[in-house]
Amino acid sequence: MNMTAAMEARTNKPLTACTDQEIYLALLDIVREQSAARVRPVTGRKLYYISAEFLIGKLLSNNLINLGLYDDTRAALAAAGKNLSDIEEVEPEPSLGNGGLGRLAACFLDSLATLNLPGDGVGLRYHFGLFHQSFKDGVQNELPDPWLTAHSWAEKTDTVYPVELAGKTYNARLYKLAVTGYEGRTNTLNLFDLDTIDESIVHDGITFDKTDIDKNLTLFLYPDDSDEAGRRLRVYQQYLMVSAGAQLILAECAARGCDYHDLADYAAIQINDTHPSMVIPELIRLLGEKGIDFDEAVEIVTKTCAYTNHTILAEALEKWPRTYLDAVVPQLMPIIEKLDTLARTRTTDESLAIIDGDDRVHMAHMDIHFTHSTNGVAYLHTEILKNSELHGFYQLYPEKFNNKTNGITFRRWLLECDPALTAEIEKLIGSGFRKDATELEKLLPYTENVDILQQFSAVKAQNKRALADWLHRTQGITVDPDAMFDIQSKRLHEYKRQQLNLLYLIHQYHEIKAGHLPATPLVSIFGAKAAPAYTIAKDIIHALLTLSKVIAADPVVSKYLQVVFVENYNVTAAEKLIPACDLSEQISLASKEASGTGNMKFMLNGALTLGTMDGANVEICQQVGDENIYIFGQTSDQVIHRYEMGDYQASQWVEGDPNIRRAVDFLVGPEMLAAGHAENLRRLHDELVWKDWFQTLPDFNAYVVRKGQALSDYACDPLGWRKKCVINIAKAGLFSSDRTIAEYNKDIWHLGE
Ligand code: C3B
Repeated sequence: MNMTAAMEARTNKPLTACTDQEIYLALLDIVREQSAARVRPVTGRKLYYISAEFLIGKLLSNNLINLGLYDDTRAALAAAGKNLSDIEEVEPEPSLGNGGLGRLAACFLDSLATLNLPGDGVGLRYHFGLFHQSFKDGVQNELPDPWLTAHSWAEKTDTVYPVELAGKTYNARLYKLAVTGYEGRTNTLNLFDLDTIDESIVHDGITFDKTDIDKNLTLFLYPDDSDEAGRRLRVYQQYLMVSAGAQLILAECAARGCDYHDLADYAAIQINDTHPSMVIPELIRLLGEKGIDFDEAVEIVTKTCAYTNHTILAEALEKWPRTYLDAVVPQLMPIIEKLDTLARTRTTDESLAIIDGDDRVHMAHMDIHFTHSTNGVAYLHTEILKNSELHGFYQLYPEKFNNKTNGITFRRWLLECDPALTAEIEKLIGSGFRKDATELEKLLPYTENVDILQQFSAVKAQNKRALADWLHRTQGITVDPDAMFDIQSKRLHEYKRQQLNLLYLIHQYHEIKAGHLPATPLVSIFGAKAAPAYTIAKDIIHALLTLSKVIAADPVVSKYLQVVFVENYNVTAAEKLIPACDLSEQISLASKEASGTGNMKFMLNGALTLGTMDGANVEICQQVGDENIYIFGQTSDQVIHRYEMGDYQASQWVEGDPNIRRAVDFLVGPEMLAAGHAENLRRLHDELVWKDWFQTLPDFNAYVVRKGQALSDYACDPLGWRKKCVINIAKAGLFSSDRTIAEYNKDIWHLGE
C-alpha cells in the first residue's frame, strides 16, 4: 500500500502540513479498515478468553507490524519529516490491566490471531484502569488513568445485554476492539460497559462512592477492597463481565446454528484466574432459561469451560462470603448451592467443598469441579498445584490437571520494542524467526564470533542510550549509559521481594563507603505499582525512593550506585526498559511466582537473569544452562518445608548476621530518617525483623554473592557476558506465546478455523 497516499486521502492535506494528532487519526482509520478486511468466518469451536484484565499496551505500532504496514509507514512519515515514535506518543495506553495476568491475556490474543485461530477476549471497559502512579514527597500517589477519547480503538456497538445486579437491571453495552495477528486473521476483544458511568464522581485521587453502582461500576480495575463496599463492588463487576459475556457467547453460538445442547461444539471458554468464575453458574442459569435441565447444563458447562490458575497465594484465591453473593447475585446462589451439593457427592473431603463451614464460596473450587481442565502456568507451578496446594483435587481429578508454561508475543516484545536487535538478528539468520521463534537457535553458531558479539554489544549500548534519553525527557532523571543497568520491573509485592533488592542496595552503600568498590557502576532501576491498600508495598516504594535520595546526596557512593524508580510503570515504559537491560531481577521467593513473563521478555532482549529457582526461571535455566544464568537462594522445597515447620524467625537472622543487621537497621538510621518518613520506614523495618513472611533474610547472603559475581563478569569479561546474552536470545524461542497457544489448542480447546 502507498502509505503516503493512504494517509493523505484521509487528512486531505500533505503530511508535511499535518499535526501528529491528524496523522495518528489517519493511521487509526487505515488500520481499522485493514483489520476489518481480515475478519474470517468461524467454523467449529471458537474460544472465549474471559479475563478481568487485558493489558494490551498501545496499539498503533503493533497493528502496523501485524498488518505488514510498519516499514512503509515509517518511510512515508520520514519522507515528510515526521517520526513514527512522535505519532505513537499521541496514543494513550489503554488502562485495562494490572500485571502479568493481564499482559498474558494480551499476548494470547495476539498469538491466537497470528495462528489463525478463532479466539475472542471478553472483559470490561474500565475508564480509569488501575490508577496512574506519581511520586510526591517520596510516596506513591494515585490518580485516575484516563485513556478513553473520542477516537479510541474500542468501537461502540448497538448490542446491549440486560444484567441483573441486586435485583436491578443494568444494560451492559458491548464495545469491540479488533485484534489482528501477525500476517493472520482479525479476532475481537469484547469489552462491556454501562452508559450511565459518571467519571465526575471521582475526587481526591481515586476516591468515589462505592455504592453508586450506576455511576461507578466500570470506573476502575480492582477497586480498593479494604472495606466491604469495595469487595462487593468487585462482585458486581465480575458478574457484569460474566453475565454479559455468557449472553454474548450464547447469542453468537446460536447465530452459528448451535441449539445449546451442543454448546461445547461451538464454544470453548477459558476462565482466567478466579475473577470470571461466576460464568459457570451463570451459564447454567441461562441454559436453564433455554429449557435445559440442571444435570445436562452442568455437563455442557463442564465440557465448555476450562480454568487457569495463576497463583498459589491464598489471598488471591477468591472466597466470597455468601452474604455478598446473596445480596448481589441472588439468582446464582441456588445454583451454587446445588453445585456444592453435587461436588459433595464426589468427595467426602470437606476441604474441597465449594461452600465452606464459614459460609464462604470458594471460586477456585467451583472452577476445578465444574470445568474439564485446570492448568498451571509453568512447570514448577503446576507441580506445586498437584503435589501440595491443590493436592486433594489432583487426587480426585488427575486427568484434569495440566501445565501450560506461559509465553510472550515476540511481535511486541522483540520486533516492536527492539527494532535494532531485530535487525541485527535478521541480518544473521533471516526473518523465519518472526513466525517460528525456535529459529532463533540459528544464532548459536555466532556466539563464538567476536565481531558479531561486538555488534550485539553496540545494539545494547544504543538501547541504553535511548532509555537514558527517555528517562531524562519524561522524568528528568539523568543516568550514565555506561553503567550496568539492573532492572526489577513488575507489580510491587512482598513475594516478588523488591525489599531483597533494597537490602542489597543498602549493603552496597555501606561497602562502597568502606572502600570496597564494586566491579562496575550500577544503575538499579525499578518500575512497580503498589495496590492502593497494600501498606507495606507502599512502604517499600518509599524506602527505595528515600534510599535513592540518600545515595544521590553522597559524593562517593553516587559514583558507583544509583537507584531509579520509574513513575507509572506500564506497557509503554516496559517497552523502553526491557531492551536496555543488562541484568534482569527475578528474585521472588521460590514457589511463589507462578511463572513470571517479564523474565522471558528480558531474556529475549539480551539481558541475563539473576533469579531464584521459581516459576518459569526454572525453565529458562533449563534452556540456557547454569552457566548462562545467575541462580541463587532457597529452592521451593526448602521454602515449603520452612513454612511447614512454622518456626521461621526473622529476628534470629538479624541477630546472627552483622551484614543483615546493618542493612535492616539502616532503614531506621539517621540518614534514611532525615530523607524520608519515620512511620513508613519503621513499619517496613519491623515487618522485616519480626515477620518477613516471604523469607527475604535467609536468601540475603546468597543474593549478595551472586549479584557480585554478575557485576564482576559484566565488568571483567564483556565478550563472555555478551556471549551469554546471545545464548539467552537464541534459547528464548520456547517462550513464544505462539507455542503456549498451540499447546492450549491441542490439549484443551480444539478450535476450528
Ligand atoms: C500473575 C502471576 O503472578 C505471574 O507469575 C504469572 O506469570 C502471570 O500471572 C501470568 O500467568 N498473576 C497476576 O498478575 N495477577 C493475579 N491475580 C494472579 C497472578
